Amino acid sequence: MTESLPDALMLDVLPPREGRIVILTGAGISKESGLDTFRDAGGIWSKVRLEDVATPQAFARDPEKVHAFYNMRRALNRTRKINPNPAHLALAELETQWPGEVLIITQNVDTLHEQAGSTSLLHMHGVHSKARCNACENTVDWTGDMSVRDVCGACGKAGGMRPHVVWFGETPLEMDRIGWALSNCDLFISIGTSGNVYPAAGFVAAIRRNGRAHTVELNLEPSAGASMFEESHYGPASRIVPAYVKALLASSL
Ligand code: BJW
Repeated sequence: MTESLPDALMLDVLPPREGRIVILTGAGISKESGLDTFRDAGGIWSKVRLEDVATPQAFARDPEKVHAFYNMRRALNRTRKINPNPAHLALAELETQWPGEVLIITQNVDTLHEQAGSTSLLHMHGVHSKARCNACENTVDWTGDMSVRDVCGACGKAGGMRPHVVWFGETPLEMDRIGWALSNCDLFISIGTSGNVYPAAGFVAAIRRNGRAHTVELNLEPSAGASMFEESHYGPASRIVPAYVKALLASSL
């Protein structure tokens, strides 16, 4: 375990030069862009009960309350300027410069990876800026407020438009592609996630069972799954991710 990284560092293990890299990101990577995490002190779940806003049962029971929660979060994003930070930018550069494949699997519903320039990206918990019809699954861009009076433009049903995010008890998106990517990568890097929410929290164990990829945690502090990782570096993402990426790219020259 390394507590802090200098500008350039020696990595414990280097992946093959054209190896496949899979990166799992969580709310911690966007913290320094001004977005709250979920489980840190002062985080989103310290202000609202997830059972009231982030389950299909909550939406069925009180859709107005759920809409109000997501409308408030979308409004915050409209009124503040949220920009990618050096960690998002470093991962976008890694995708461009690394000679092999780089895939980001993000749990985040923000679009900071796209804004930074990453294109090889799966949003396993959906995105904030889209809505989906509960009746016909039609998914559309949606940055304004949402209400029970909204009508689906595809099937014409009212009352079923919901945020295109994955709530507790729902199946995360893209699981087939994620399963393949985890089984076939050479390096797995987990960034800014507390390791509390499955299935993402179980990816490192699955990779260790598979035995192929080297596993690295980059986080502010040890996550719930920290002991599963073979290499770890702790500090703010805006510092440790660029330093890690710099060393990785130097190794590929
Ligand atoms: C920094 C930093 C800085 C801070 N720099 N780092 C019992 C046992 C096991 C599992 C279950 C169980 N009971 C139920 C389950 C399943 C359940 C689950 O895991 N529950 C747990 C709470 C126990 N999971 C589900 O229901 C999921 N679905 C599912 O399992 O379906 C079955 C299935 C699986 C596989 C295949 C097929 C079917 C769905 C989970 C949906 C999660 N949804 C949310 C809300 C999204 C919408 C919204 O935004 O409102 O997703 S919850 C929330 O948590 C959000 C996040 O993506 C997710 C993960 O949070 P994350 O990113 O880890 O954030 P934090 O806050 O927890 O951590 C931040 C970290 O950053 C910390 O470590 C900080 O230290 C660090 N940090 N500043 C670097 N500057």
